[in-house]
Amino acid sequence: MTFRPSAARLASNRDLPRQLLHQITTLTLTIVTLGLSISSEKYGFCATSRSVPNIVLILADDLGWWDLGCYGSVFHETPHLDRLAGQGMRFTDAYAACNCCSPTRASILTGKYPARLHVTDWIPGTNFPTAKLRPPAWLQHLPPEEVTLAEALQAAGYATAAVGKWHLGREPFLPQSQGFDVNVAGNHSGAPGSYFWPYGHGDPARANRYHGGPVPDVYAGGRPGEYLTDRLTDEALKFIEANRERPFFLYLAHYAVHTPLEAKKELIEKYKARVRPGQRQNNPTYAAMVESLDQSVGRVLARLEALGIAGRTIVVFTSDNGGYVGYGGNSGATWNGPLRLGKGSCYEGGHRVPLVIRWPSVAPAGSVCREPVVSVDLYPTILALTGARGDAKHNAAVDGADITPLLRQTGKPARDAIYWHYPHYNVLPQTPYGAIRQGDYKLIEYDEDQRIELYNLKDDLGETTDLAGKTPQLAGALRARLATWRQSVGAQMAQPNPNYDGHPADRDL
Ligand SMILES: [Ca+2]
Repeated sequence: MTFRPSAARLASNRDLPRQLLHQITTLTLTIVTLGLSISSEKYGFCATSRSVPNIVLILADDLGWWDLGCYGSVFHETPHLDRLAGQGMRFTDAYAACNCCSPTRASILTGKYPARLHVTDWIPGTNFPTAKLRPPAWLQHLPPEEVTLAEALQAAGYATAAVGKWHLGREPFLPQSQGFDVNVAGNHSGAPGSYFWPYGHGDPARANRYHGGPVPDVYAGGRPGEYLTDRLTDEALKFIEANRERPFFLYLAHYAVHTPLEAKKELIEKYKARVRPGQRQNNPTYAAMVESLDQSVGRVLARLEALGIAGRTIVVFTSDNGGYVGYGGNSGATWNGPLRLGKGSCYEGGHRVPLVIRWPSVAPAGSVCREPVVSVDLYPTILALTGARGDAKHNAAVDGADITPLLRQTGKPARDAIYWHYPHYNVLPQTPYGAIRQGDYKLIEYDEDQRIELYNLKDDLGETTDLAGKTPQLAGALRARLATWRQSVGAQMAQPNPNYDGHPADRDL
């Protein structure tokens, strides 16, 4: 359809302004229609349509599997997250793809295992100069050529924002280079210098202590007494408000509840009064941080309701690794329930995390899913939920499975094993390892000496009874499968260390 003004017709028309207006309107409509049909053809749907859902992905840091009321905590109060679980689906066997920050974040944003990405440790990792093995030459940023969730959704017409922790490299590897229109407070840091304004700004000791430093952006517009979790929520709400008329993707990656343990005084006092002898979760400051996180979720949910867009917004809540239970005389921050150990560990306490997905009118309210799922699943699932196509080459290398059949309760994902690959030392005595979960069984293989452990998680959630010697055939099959997988993803292995001093690993502090 082409607009060709006729000079003779225009000249003879006594109502020239109206005629012009009509023709201009026709032209405009034609252009808009053409634009939408191109957009529709390229991306599979109309980008400005209200029929595609918004995505709010809230990622907590170091939040353990047992930290929420809906997962079993009786010390922490999390009414908003409990309500979210009551309105959506709660996963009992959800895993982070790594026992620590950066690799899991990379896995969520790309749908690929850390082993495939070669982003296998928290950035920059811990140095163990005289350990038996030395780590491979792993990447300390998310490569620009990876097509992130934000890039896939941005190309499909979504407004995109990263609010909070990034921890996947410094300039030029920040969120803006990975499809986010907006980046608030994200940089190379794994933790803020402080949770209170000015967030450690101007305090190098804090920056060094937490391998991170001041949180950018929010420092400038802050005020005394401001709490980081609240401020990030304010920023997230601004983004939601501004984009309420179009599809949006909000990646709200709270720094909470990572160390430094700092919380609002009144909440700390509240939990101090609730400490009872024998409680395994008993840290009032940590509990207060969890409550502030919960309040943030409550504020986001309330704003979605107030704007009338909750019904077309899918909310995902999860954590990047297990709860921090401490080591070396440090009492840590929390307790991961029946799970063994915590953050940094190869056991369930290191990998297993809360996961709640609210997909209004599809995922049954209050449902509980016991099927194992893993953080790489979020990428293909969110593409499926939104209809965004992403990039064909990238998608072909995605490790995750689309779990929408679980959400719809119509079937299981096309995948029957979950893998971990961690060629690093971490919270000692954790040494480099690989692991596989298939069905109820989980096998761990240690790279220093190829020692294996096998657990039946159905009967032994706490991983107390090693079955490797009792069922050698099963253990051998799982070990072989783990090796095949490692090869298939091009996993980098830890190498013999020429500086090995013959003693168990010792970190370089
Ligand atoms: Ca973390």
